[in-house]
Amino acid sequence: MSNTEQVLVLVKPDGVKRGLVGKVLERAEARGYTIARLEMRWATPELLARHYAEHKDKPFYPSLVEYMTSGPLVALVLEGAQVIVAFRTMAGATDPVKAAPGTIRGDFGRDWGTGEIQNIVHASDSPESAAREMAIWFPQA
Ligand code: IDP
Ligand code: MG
Repeated sequence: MSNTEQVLVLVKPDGVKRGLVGKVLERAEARGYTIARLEMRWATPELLARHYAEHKDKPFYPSLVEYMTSGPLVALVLEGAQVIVAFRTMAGATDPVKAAPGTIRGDFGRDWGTGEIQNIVHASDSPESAAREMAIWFPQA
């Protein structure tokens, strides 16, 4: 069991609004990963400042906070060997216009002409990010 990993996944507000929670969970389950935590949440700017600390000084940060606080999101933890790399691959490229078909972003995302990159899911990009992000979203876990 020592090589079991956990990854923090968010179904972002656009994913919830568009009714894609089930599709994201279905893909994770179909792949054989375990859902270890699952909760609907409403992100605050304070929480996002921690979650997106690396982006705080980027020009798109204010619109990112607006997007991420535009509705409830679903936070979950998936578990399984190499799940971090596997789920990043399943999510696809950051820009849904460039994300490969077959990925979550490539199958369900598009440019909505808003200037934001709305891309349905977040997924931790490394074991360090996963540990840091799980502590933010599920501090008592
Ligand atoms: P990731 O979600 O694929 O890890 P990051 O580069 O970490 O991508 O960016 C975090 C989030 O910030 C993206 O998922 C997207 O919603 C948003 N974002 C990233 N780059 C841009 C940009 O250039 N313009 C607008 N929003 C962006
Ligand atoms: Mg990232």
